[in-house]
Amino acid sequence: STSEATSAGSSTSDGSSAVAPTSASKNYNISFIQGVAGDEFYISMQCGIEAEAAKLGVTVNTQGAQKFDPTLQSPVLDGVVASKPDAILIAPTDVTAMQAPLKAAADAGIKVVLVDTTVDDPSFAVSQVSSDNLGGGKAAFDAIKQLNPDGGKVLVISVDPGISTTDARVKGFEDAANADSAFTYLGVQYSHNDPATAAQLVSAALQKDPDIVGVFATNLFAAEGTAQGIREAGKQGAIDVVGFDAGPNQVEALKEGTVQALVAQQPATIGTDGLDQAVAALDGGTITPVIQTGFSIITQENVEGNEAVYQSSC
Ligand code: T6T
Repeated sequence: STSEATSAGSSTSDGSSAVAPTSASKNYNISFIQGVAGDEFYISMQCGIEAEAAKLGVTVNTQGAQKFDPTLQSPVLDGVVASKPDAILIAPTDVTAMQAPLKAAADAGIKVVLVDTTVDDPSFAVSQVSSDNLGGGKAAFDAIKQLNPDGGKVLVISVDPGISTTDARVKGFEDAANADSAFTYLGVQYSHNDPATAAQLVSAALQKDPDIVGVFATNLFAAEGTAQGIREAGKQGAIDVVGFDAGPNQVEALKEGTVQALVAQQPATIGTDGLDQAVAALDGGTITPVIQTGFSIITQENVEGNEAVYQSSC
């Protein structure tokens, strides 16, 4: 239901709970490499990682490039690998480009945990922790359908092709839209993680197809720009927007009525679980290779009073 802030907890691929260590055998050095610096999603993840690190007694160092871009993330990774940490938690920015450098880090004896995003062949990684991105994309379509039972044209604004998370969200939405004959799927356009580009894409799409009924924006910056494009066209409330993630800007757009629903992930939990997996790997504990964290649908009906579900934990 879109009216309840229900959320599933972390689960493994077989539905059981991951085992969390209670302390580390020594003060390990662990690096966290964000998808991009300054993104509230990765800041919340950092909060979860740091809280868990303090609990287990390990040291965490966080770094991120200025753009969500593998050509900028690779040198950050190189620098981290040269500092010889015991483990790396990383959100790889491209499924192909980050494959070889991350495999090399693992081959050098560093425990690698993939958080949020993944790569083409993650077999070198100790564990992968992420949301149900495919399911989240489908949930976004369901939210638009609920508001538009008669169907219509729908559009997706994403980031860049080659990002595992946003590609899965697009696929979840696209499959659901294509399976519903009342809807016309207009396809996906890429904003390169830039809100201004997303706003321009939405403006141009609305000029071409003024009868669009819904737009799905697959991350924070796509949603920020989509909301801006909708405002500039004066279409607030006339076109239904569903965004992935629930940062302060997106929650504001929801409250003002420009955005109708947000698919809120659990970034802090992804971080906590990721750190647990790194420490378990270093101490020879129980490892859970794939962990899926939950998401919640936030609407105007449940946005108040459920702040704990979507706000950062520090
Ligand atoms: O949506 C998150 C994250 O899951 C995705 O991989 C990249 O974008 C965000 O960081 C939000 O900006």
